[in-house]
Amino acid sequence: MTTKPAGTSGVGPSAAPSAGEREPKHAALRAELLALIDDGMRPHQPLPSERELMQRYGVSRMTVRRAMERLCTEGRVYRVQGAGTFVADPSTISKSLHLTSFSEDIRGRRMIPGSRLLVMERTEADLACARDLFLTPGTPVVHLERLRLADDEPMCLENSWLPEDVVHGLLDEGEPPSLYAWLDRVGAAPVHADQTIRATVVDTRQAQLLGVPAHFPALQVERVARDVKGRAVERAVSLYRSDRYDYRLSISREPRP
Ligand code: 16G
Repeated sequence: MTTKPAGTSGVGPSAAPSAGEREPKHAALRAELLALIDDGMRPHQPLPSERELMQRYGVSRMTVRRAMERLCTEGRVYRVQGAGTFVADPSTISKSLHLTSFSEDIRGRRMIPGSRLLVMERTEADLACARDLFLTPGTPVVHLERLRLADDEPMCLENSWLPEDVVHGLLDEGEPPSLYAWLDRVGAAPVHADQTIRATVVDTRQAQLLGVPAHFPALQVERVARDVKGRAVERAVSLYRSDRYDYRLSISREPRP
C-alpha cells in the first residue's frame, strides 16, 4: 500500500503525472483503494473512514467521496448508513441505484461480460410493451433475448423490447456487444429508469439456460428506461440468479417538517 503524508497533494505513485497527463485525484485514489482491497481485505471488512483516508492520502473530502462513489457503483464496496463503507462480497454482483448496464456491472467486477443471443426479431408491441413504451399495441418493436454471461458463466436471462423507430439499424447490424453502448451511439442512451424488483423462481427452460435446478430462486427486475429526451427506449425483464446478485439500497429518513 502506498500512502502520502497528510497535507501533500496526490494520492500515491499512480497520481504522478505521466507523459504530461495527470490522472484526476479521485481516479488515482480509487486505484489505490482497489489495490488495498485486492491486497488482502476480506468481504464485509470496513474501509478506513473518510477522515482517515483524507489524512492518509492528503486529499479533500470531495475526492474521497468521488472515489468511494465510483467503487460503490462498480460494486466493489457498499455503504451502510451511519456505519461506514465495507468491502463487497466478490461472489455476488451488487446492483446499486445507479443506472448501469450489464456490461458495466460485470466489468466493474473485473470479469468479462458476454452474451448468448437467443432471440433477435422484429415483432409487434403487446399490451405490456405498449403500456410501458407509450406505444399503440401492434407498433413495431425489436425484441432481444440474451443469456448474459460473466467470464462465460450464466448470470442473467434478459428480454428487452425497444421501439423500432428508436433502434432502426439494430437488426441489420446484428447483436451489439453492449446494447446501452449501441443506444448511446445512436443518441438514445438510457439516463433514467423505473424498476420493479420481485422474487420469483425459474421455470424449466430458464433453469437450463441459467445452469441451475428448476424452481431455483431468482430476482426478476422489470425496467423501463428513458433517454435524455424522456423517450421510453427500452422495456426489459431481467432474471438474475439469486445466488449471484443482490440489490443494495442506501435509504434515509426524510427530516420531519
Ligand atoms: C442491464 C439492464 C437491461 C439492459 C442491459 C444492457 C437491469 C435490471 N437491466 O442488465 O435493461 O438491457 O443492462 O446491458 O439493470 P448491455 O449494455 O451490456 O447490453
